[in-house]
Amino acid sequence: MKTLVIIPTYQEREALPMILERTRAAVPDADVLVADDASPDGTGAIADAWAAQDEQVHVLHRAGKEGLGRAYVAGFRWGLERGYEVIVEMDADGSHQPEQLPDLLAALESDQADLVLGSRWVPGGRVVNWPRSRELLSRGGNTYTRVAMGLPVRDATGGFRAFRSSCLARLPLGEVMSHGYCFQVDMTQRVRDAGGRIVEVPITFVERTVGESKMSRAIVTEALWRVTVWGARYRAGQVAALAGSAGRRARRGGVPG
Ligand SMILES: Nc1nc2c(ncn2[C@@H]2O[C@H](COP(=O)(O)OP(=O)(O)OP(=O)(O)O)[C@@H](O)[C@H]2O)c(=O)[nH]1
Ligand SMILES: [Mg+2]
Repeated sequence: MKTLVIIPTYQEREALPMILERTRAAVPDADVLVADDASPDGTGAIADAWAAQDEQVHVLHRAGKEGLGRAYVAGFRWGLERGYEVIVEMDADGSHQPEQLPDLLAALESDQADLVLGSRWVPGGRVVNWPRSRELLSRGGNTYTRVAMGLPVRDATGGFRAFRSSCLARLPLGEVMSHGYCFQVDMTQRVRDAGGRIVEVPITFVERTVGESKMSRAIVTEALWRVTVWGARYRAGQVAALAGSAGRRARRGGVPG
């Protein structure tokens, strides 16, 4: 299937060349789109230089730093307009290993999935070089997300994933307002709500060794409050649906409840 791997970048001049090299080697048929938010360190120019000698690498230059979510939505639109059948998300920093891309793509085809999540928290999934605090944050955040929102997945916050474009094209991308980790949760719930099939495959996530993290307190806070609001909305919807079906049963003369 015609595949596009989107790599969002902000200040990744050290990491990008290696990740492009590995991606092109791991999935030679796939095209790559680097979505750079005008990184002051010149990441965009490095991507341009690569694109000039490799016609399967493209660059989307954005005006300034607007967060991961905005960059991905712009990348999705770019890919959908050009007829890619599969659109992949992957970090630039080496945390997501390009060598595992074939696993994600195989699951999309063999399981007829609409969304394949590269998952740290299913059997076989691993995290390398994370401090205990970071692991607890991710595990805790994912448990909270699963329980609050009823999302049937173990790793809803991860950003190594493949979408079937026919599903992605049906989602209201213009409504997606989330920026950080919760962008991934947001997209997962939208696929679920659209009736899409979601499959998780185990990945080995490797903490970055070059460049700097963009993780911030603001990103964690945004995720926490948005997941809480989505969870409340999800539960309210369940209650309304239950009340509706009880009412219908009562009107038919059955026993409510
Ligand atoms: N275009 C764009 N990319 C971004 C932005 N913020 C982060 N990224 C990219 O998104 C990916 C994930 O960001 P990271 O800084 O690695 O976040 P993280 O993985 O939670 O943090 P670490 O554990 O420190 O790696 C990387 O490829 C970043 O360069 C942004 O505002 N715009
Ligand atoms: Mg990272």
